[in-house]
Amino acid sequence: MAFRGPGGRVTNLALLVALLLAFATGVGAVASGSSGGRWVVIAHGVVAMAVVVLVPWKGRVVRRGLRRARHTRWLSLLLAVLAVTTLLTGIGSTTGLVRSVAGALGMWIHIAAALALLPLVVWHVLARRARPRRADLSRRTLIRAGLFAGTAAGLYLAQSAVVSVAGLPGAGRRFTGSYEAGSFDPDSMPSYIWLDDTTPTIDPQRWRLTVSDGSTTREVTLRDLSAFDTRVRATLDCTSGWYAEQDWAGAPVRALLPHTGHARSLLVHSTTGYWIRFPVRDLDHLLLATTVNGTPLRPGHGFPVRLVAPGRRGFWWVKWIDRIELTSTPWWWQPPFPLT
Ligand code: HEM
Ligand SMILES: Nc1nc2c(c(=O)[nH]1)N[C@H]1C(S)=C(S)[C@@H](COP(=O)(O)O)O[C@H]1N2
Ligand SMILES: [Mo]
Repeated sequence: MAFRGPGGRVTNLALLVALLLAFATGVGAVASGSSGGRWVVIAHGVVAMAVVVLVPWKGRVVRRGLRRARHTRWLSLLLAVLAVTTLLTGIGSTTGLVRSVAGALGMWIHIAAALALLPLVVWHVLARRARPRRADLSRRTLIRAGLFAGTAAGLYLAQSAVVSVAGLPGAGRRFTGSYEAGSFDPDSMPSYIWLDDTTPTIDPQRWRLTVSDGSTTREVTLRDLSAFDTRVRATLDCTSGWYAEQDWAGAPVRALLPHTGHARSLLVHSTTGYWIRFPVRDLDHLLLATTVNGTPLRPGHGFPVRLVAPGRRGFWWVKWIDRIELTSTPWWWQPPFPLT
């Protein structure tokens, strides 16, 4: 007897679970900056392959559904277009075969399409309500789910093998999935804005850094900072899919804030209003960089001072800093990603 695949209800439920896991691991993948996070990225690849395996089965369900004329059909079609865009840009980026579309970075499109997909998936499921059944937790379904997960993992391994054996560009990507761009050549390194900042024009004579340890506050000039020349080689890895390694130099945060007292976090604030909070345990690793590869920072890269946070993703590397402040607020008391 030929294997006919699961029925429509099981396909829909499996796809829902796989999509939700893809979201969770995808967000985990862009949050990870040090090599311990590689497992989240690998899990994302495996879960993504599970979605791929479900596509032909879902295709049968869709063909049946299209015979019924629902007036929300266009929303479901939009959902399908976003899902396919997410899959293709994901695979395009991992293999390296398609890394940009119409001038936009493929990874950026991947994340944007996935984020637009999320509310549509929620709506689509609520409008249909495939109810789980008790039998969904039977031993038989568990075995099938195991076989299915194994297939997805096998597909992931096969793809990784093809990428490295065929020497596709994807073979050179970092564990985060990012590609090298402008290492040791800051002028060819991309300048990146998280959401809606614009590069400010800052007069270095008038610029001051406000340093607060929670009880006292003082102002530091650029000349004061330039007295330091601590060098750190570190990799800036942006969630839009590129990374660059540079030799940064400047003042260690620890030199300006030697005593942390009872503080729980360090707030790093930009003149643009962008900010992020670090756990105090990070303090010994943070650098207020004024130069990169021996030259002052370009305006786009954070002139006069930007943060270097080794092992953390690019959005932690605050540019155009105007204030650093120790506070008693825990570091996790902030949105998971900056909102400006
Ligand atoms: C519906 C949700 C999603 C689906 C179906 C999906 C699908 C995929 C696929 C098919 C790949 C290629 C994996 C491979 O070929 O091995 C991929 C890679 C990737 N995705 Fe997603 N994704 C989703 C959501 C997200 C989200 C929300 C993010 C981040 C916020 C994200 C970040 C990434 C990253 C960083 C990679 C590159 C991994 C690498 O190159 O090793 N994904 N995704
Ligand atoms: N103030 C401010 N700092 C910021 C950002 C921003 O939009 N505003 N973008 C962040 C992101 S997402 C990245 S990847 C790096 C990019 O640094 P670069 O422009 O020097 O490459 O800066 C980070 N620092
Ligand atoms: Mo970024």
